[in-house]
Amino acid sequence: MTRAFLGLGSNLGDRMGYLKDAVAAMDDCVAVSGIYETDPVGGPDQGRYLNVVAELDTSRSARDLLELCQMLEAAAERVRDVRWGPRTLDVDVLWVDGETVDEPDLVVPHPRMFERAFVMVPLGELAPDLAEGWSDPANGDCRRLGDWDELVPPASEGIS
Ligand code: A4P
Ligand code: MG
Repeated sequence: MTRAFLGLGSNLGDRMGYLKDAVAAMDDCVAVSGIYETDPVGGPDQGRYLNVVAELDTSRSARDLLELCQMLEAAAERVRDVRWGPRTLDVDVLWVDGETVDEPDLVVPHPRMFERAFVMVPLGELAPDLAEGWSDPANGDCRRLGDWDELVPPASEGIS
């Protein structure tokens, strides 16, 4: 089994609901960071994102994880029109212990992760080893709303 991290973001519609459904569908997820509200980086003028990082203990390869990400985005009815544009759900493969990939449709570690507070701040909660020494070059706005478990109660306790 391998430690891996996925980055999730949403800035359209029921942002919390999209994140919750995606995490619920990851059967190998072992931890989720706190939930952050963040200013959009790049792309057109758009609303603020909710971002989290999920830790997986997984037998999937980076390529299998990309497939999972795309399946989760499709389930959130994501429409791809503008690069870096608003989206119901974006799921990126950030890091897979011991694996690097550099192919046209998959680059791991994610090439832009170390520039981005919305990735590195939540990642640092779960993997201090990966975020050690990191400081935000852009000083981006990244506000912690609370713990995942506090804001997204388990289905049995949630209000349906
Ligand atoms: N791809 C290559 N490597 C990977 C990887 N490690 N994980 C390819 C996931 N996908 C990877 O992605 C475009 C292509 O990247 C995919 O077809 C896949 O084969 P996409 O999700 O279709 O488009 P995108 O997300 O608009 O582009 P990109 O380049 O992935 O954008 P980023 O870098 O992910 O940035 N601001 C805030 N505050 N919070 C955010 O979450 N997200 C983005 C997207 C921009 N600004 C943001 C946020
Ligand atoms: Mg993406």
